[in-house]
Parts: sequence; structure tokens; C-alpha cells
Amino acid sequence: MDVARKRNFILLGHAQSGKTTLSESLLYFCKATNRKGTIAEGTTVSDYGFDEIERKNSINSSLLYCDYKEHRIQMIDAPGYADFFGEAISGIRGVDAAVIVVDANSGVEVGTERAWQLLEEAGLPCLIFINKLDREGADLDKALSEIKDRLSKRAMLVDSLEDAALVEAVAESDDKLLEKYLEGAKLSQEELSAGLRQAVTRRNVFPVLGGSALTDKGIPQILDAIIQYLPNPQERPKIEATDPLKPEEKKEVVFKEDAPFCAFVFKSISDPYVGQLTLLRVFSGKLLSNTSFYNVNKRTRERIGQIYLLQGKEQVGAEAVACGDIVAIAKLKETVTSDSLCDEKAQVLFAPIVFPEAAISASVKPKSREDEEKISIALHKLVAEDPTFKVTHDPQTKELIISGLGDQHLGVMVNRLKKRFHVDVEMGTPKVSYKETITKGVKVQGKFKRQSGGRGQYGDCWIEVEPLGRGGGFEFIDKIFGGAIPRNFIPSVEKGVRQACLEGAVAGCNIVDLRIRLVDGSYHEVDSSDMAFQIAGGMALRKAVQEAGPVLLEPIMDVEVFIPEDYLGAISGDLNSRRGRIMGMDVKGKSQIVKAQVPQSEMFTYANDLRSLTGGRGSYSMRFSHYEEVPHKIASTIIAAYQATRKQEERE
Ligand SMILES: Nc1nc2c(ncn2[C@@H]2O[C@H](COP(=O)(O)OP(=O)(O)OP(=O)(O)O)[C@@H](O)[C@H]2O)c(=O)[nH]1
Ligand SMILES: [Mg+2]
Repeated sequence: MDVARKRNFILLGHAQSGKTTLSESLLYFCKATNRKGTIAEGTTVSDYGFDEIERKNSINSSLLYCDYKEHRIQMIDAPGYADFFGEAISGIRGVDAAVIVVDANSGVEVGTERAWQLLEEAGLPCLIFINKLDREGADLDKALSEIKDRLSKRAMLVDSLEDAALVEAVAESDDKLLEKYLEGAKLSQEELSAGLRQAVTRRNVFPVLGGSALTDKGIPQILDAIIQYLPNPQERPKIEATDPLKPEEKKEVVFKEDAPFCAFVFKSISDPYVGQLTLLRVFSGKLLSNTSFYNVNKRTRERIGQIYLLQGKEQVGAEAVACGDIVAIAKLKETVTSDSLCDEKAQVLFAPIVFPEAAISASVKPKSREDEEKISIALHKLVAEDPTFKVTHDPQTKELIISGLGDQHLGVMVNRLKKRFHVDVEMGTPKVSYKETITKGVKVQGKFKRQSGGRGQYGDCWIEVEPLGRGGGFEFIDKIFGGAIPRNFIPSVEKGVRQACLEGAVAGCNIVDLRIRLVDGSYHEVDSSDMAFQIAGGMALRKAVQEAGPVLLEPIMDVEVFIPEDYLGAISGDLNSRRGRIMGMDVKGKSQIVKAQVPQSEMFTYANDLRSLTGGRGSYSMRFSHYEEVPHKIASTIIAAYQATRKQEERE
């Protein structure tokens, strides 16, 4: 297929606006399928996942294709829910343009704005499809005027090329046309329609169409618009890339079939039959099945087997693919999402995909013991598929923590663990990794003495402890003079002290930020042993901490909240009520950024709380900053709870 006859785009928009139904309608109209599937029956080509069928919405983006008027159209159907927005972010790296679907009754929604912003940042052109016009009360003009108000004045109906605003926008995209237009001459139909195509690619015009995906209204019109107005892979906007051998220099990628091969990996899928499928977009040159490519990120060549086109879950073998194609390759060993692939002699490094930070966490625990091994293999596979899903192990609380973009996201993953990997888990709120430290210096004795029958035990040490600053860690200094403790038992004392620091003295947390000096002690010729001095060291440390004004430390997070201006007051107030400190404000595009430091324990439900506070318009990112003292009242509650469980355990 000639590259000028290729079009590819991503379907974006608010959840439930009808993207998947539209994709199904396009496939059916182009005879790529012989039956039109529906969301209700769970029979669409795109939403083939068991959980997509169960929930009746898209979770993963899928790749589809059809032919229309001698053009090859490839599309990516992305999910609309915020929890799965990572799929839209990766998907746009495979395409040249987008079709934004808007529900006529609901108009511009949060998900529409989010999609719009994504395209604005990527500099990709788009068409807008106002859907569900079959429904009672649906009003194309009303939806269009809202789109003009909230997205862009350059969103326009293009079926009448006479419209003055349209003519002006087209003229502005081409110097020659602009000159003619400013001189007052009338632009010809040919000039206008060629100019319009350029205006769309340059994001000067966003053509708007209307219809109904459910009842197949407006389908040929949107197909015509796709081939008439959207750029082909050679005309697409420029792409950010560098030469890995000269990383300082930007590199211009020419989108041509007879140029060196380069491609970008935007997604991985794990398929139940063929295993790992790697999805890539070819930007230049050709790639043949059963050859190899150079992976710039891994600095290695990798052999490939069969190349496939994807029609939902179905793989269709392709001998050769070229500039503009979006394809899948099975069982690659080295190559992962965000890698750049190319000809070794003409290296190109594309910018990596920047995914949103995981915002919400939960602890997971297999319900049965046999599943403990299975769960890590299963989680590993889920992580490989979804770069917005993270798994960590907290060494202090010994919990397995999963993190994602929202509670629906985590719910989907836990459901996959169960259905795909047969691992049933219990989900809970993660425990905070508190730490213990001291606020003043003390000197104490730790003495362990057992001398009743048989061989006795004897260890005795005096230690001085003093607080270190935050992040000071643990220091142990041997100040024994004159053999009060024999040299070979000094490491035993240190070992006992260190072990006690791991176990905690008041709330079962690591003890940190203190200096310990071993200053004195005594021993017994026969009864002293390594074990006895370890125990004495531990006893001394626990006693010292309890006497040295112990406090708890908690992790404090750096939080950045992105919101429209109207929500500033509500968001700042809410952060204050979470014991947060506002550190500053900033502006990015149309968003306000509130920067704050907030204790981690107050942030576990923030993803959902922020969503309800801002009607879904807010987003945030968060990372660990430092440890700080827990306010006394809260610390007492935590310590009391720990002591209570200890007592309970001892009784059992
Ligand atoms: N009346 C009417 N209903 C529609 C139309 N298009 C889609 N729907 C219905 O709207 C619901 C959502 O449709 P989907 O195609 O799943 O929407 P989506 O945008 O893919 O949703 P997400 O994947 O969750 O983002 C389904 O119940 C569809 O049957 C339409 O043109 N008219
Ligand atoms: Mg969908």
C-alpha cells in the first residue's frame, strides 16, 4: 500500500461516549467484519478482554484496521476512564492523528478535556465526532457551541466550504493563500479543500462531524473526512528524536518508505496463545518478517519472527511492513515498551513515553498459602503489560503493595489475578512505614545473667545513645578501654543492638537517626558468650530508646495537584485538613499547580477524594520526600495500637 493512502488515528474521548461502538461501526461499514457487534452483547472486535466484556467498557487500547476507498485505515480504540488513561498516552505514540468522540447530550466532559490536552501537548491534529445524535434531545448545534467555547473556536463543521471563519482559518495555514485572501481575492474550491487538509494537520482547523455510531449515521462522512483531512504518515507533524551517538543534537526523522528503518514500541500485550506481543509504529523504512532490527535503548540487535497486523485479538500475518504501519511482533526477548528500533547505521532515539505516576496503593495478600509463589509471577506479567501499574515490597511492614491510577485500575488488576492467574487476594490499605527515633541522650546498662544449674549466661554492657539529625541513620562506636568487655564480644553487642533497631522499642518500627557508644561493661570467664552479649546489647538499646524521649517518624510526600483555578480554595483547604503544608503555587497552561508536603498516611484515598472534589478535573503526582516527627497525639494512638496487638499475640 502506497504510504499516501495510509491513515491512522486514535479514538479518544470521555468514557462511554461511544468510541468502541464507532470503531465497530467503521469496521462493519468497510466490510472488515460481516456482523456488527455490540457493547451490550460483549461482541465488539475491540473490547475482547474478559473484563471489558464483564464491565462493558474498554480497559486496554486495541488495534483495528479496515480498507476504505483504496485507503488502509488503522485505528487504536482507547479507553475513556481516567484510571486507564495510560493507554491513551501510549496509544498516541502509534498514530498521526485522533478522532475525539463527544456524546451529544453530555457535551464536553472531563475526559474530552483530558483528551484535548493530550493532543495539544503531542501537537497532533484531530477530527471531532458528535455521537449519539439518535437519542432524544440530542442537539448537534448545542454540542458544537460548547466545543467551540471549551475546546477551540477552530472546531468547525466543514461541509460548507463557504463559511467565512473556515475560509479565514484555511488561508492562515498557507502563506500563498493568505496573501491572496488578504488582497480580497476569492479562494477556489480546489485551493480551499487542499488548504483545509493542511490547516487540519497544522491544528488550525478541527473538523466537526455528527452522527450515531449505534445506528450507523454519519459513518461514510467520517470515513471520507478521515481520508480527506487527516495527514498521511508522510505528512504527519514532526516528531521529537535525537541521534544516540550525538545526544545533544536533535534529529529530524524523515517519514519515507525508502529511508532507513525506524520504529517506536508503544505497547506490550500478553496474549494467552502467542505470549508477549510487542506493538510498534514504523515511522520510516521497511521491516520484513524473519529478519532483525537494532534496539537503540538496549544497544543490541534482536531477531524477529513473523510480523502481524492486529484486528482486536486476532493476528493477521504480514510479510513486510513499512512507513506508517502499526504492527505486532511476538516473543521479543529484549525489547520493551518505549524502546526505539532502527537500522544500526542510521540510529534514531525517540523520546520515551511519560506515564502518569501511580496515585493509589493497596496491600495484597494471597488468601491461600500455596498462592504465595504464584502471585509474584502473575504480578510480574501484569506489570509488563501496564506501565502505570506498579508492585513493590515494603521490607519493614513486609507487605506486598500494588499501585495504580485509581481504585478501578487496582480492582481490574486484582480481578485479573483471580480470573487469569487463579490467585485470590485480600486487598487492604497499606501500612505506613513509621520509624522510631530518640530526642535526647541517655546512658543505660543492659545486663543478661542466667546462672541456675548447668552452664550460665553472662553479658553486661553500658551504652550511651544520642540523637542524630534526620537521615543520620545508625552509628555504633566502640569506646571500651581496658578490656571491660573482651574484644571478641564487642561485635556481639553491636549485632544485638542492630537487631533491636530493626525490631523497634515502642511501636515495632525501625529505629533510626541515633549514635550509640559502647562505653563500659563486664564479663564472666566461663559464662560469657556471643549470644549473651547479643542479648545484653538488645536489652540496652530497648531500654535506652524508651528512656530517651522516643518519637515516631512518618514519611512525608511531595505532592503536586493539577486543577482548574476554580478549585484552588477547595484543594488548599482539603490539603490543610490532611496535615499538609502548602509549599507554593504555579501555573501550567490552563491548570494551576498546588505544591504541598503531606504525610503519606493521609494520602491513601486521595485519588478518589480529588476526583470527587473536582468532578474529575484534578490530577496529582506524588513522591517520597523525607521523614518527619508524627504529632504526639497521633503517635500515642499508633503506639497504643501496637502494644495492644503485642499483648494479644503474647496471650495467644
Ligand atoms: N443511543 C446511542 N447509544 C450509543 C451510541 N454509541 C454508543 N452508544 C452506547 O453507549 C455506551 C458506551 O459505548 P462504548 O462504545 O462502549 O463507549 P466508549 O466510548 O468506547 O466507552 P469507554 O471504552 O468506557 O471509554 C454503550 O451502551 C453503547 O451502546 C449511539 O450512537 N447512540
Ligand atoms: Mg471503549
